[in-house]
Amino acid sequence: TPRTQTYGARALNFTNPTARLILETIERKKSNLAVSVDVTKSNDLLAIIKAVGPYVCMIKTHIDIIDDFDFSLIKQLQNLGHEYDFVYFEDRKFADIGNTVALQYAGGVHKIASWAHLTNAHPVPGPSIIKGLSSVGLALGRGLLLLAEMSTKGSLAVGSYTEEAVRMARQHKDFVIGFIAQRRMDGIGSQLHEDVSQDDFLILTPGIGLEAKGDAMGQQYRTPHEAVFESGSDIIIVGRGIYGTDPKAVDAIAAKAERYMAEGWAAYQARLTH
Ligand code: 5FU
Repeated sequence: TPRTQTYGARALNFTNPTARLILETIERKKSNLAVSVDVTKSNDLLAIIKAVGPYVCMIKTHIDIIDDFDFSLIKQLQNLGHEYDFVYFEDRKFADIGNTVALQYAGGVHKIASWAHLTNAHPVPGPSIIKGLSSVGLALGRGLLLLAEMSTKGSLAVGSYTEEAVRMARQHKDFVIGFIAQRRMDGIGSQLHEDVSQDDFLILTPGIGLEAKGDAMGQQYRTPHEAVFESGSDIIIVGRGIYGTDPKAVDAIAAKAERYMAEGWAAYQARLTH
């Protein structure tokens, strides 16, 4: 099962080029850490990416929170991606009808599909959202995650909603490469007699922190060990646990990234042998 396969071996379970690139990058860098850089100034974003770049397989952005956004920022982001060997995940959380999300994904000021290897969508509109996004992203070799669960207290993405999200993904494996979730989705939502043994989906898990248990706005944290070893997550997503409150403290930020990388990798190695 994917839980006990190496990242490198799992690259062959996918046809989607972004899924393969992510798994190969994780294997090459021995890092299953994604850093979520939720700062509002371009210079802070770039400085933090430089500090954590050596320790990550992925940088997660919310490009729409950048106050001084100019499309020239994208070229700088791409240069850092090549220099440090990681992929970009724009955490856009699309949630509209197919026609609208296709326009939002391709255009506007951010032109997400032109640079983000990976993005995500809420399954709430049903399969048409995948159709809309894949009409833009598939030919570019991009990948999509569905939000099957959320890390927040009181999340409504549970039970049959989560199961239907997994079913939607199974119908679109060329483009949907995994989930935002708190645990493996293997076998979830499968019908009797349906063969899901060949399923592999990447599980990306936000809500990861070693120090705090949560924040004042409903976020809940678990440790890398809980997510990767206990729950079978593939990539840990860490934001404030790494960049903290001072975006200029780049040495401290780099040290934290190194620590989370080590914890995430140790949890994966323990998982492989248990
Ligand atoms: F889908 C989700 C989710 O369920 N929880 C999240 O926290 C996404 N996130 C994102 O991960 C959120 O938008 C932040 O960008 C990031 C977590 O940041 P933190 O600082 O580690 O709490």
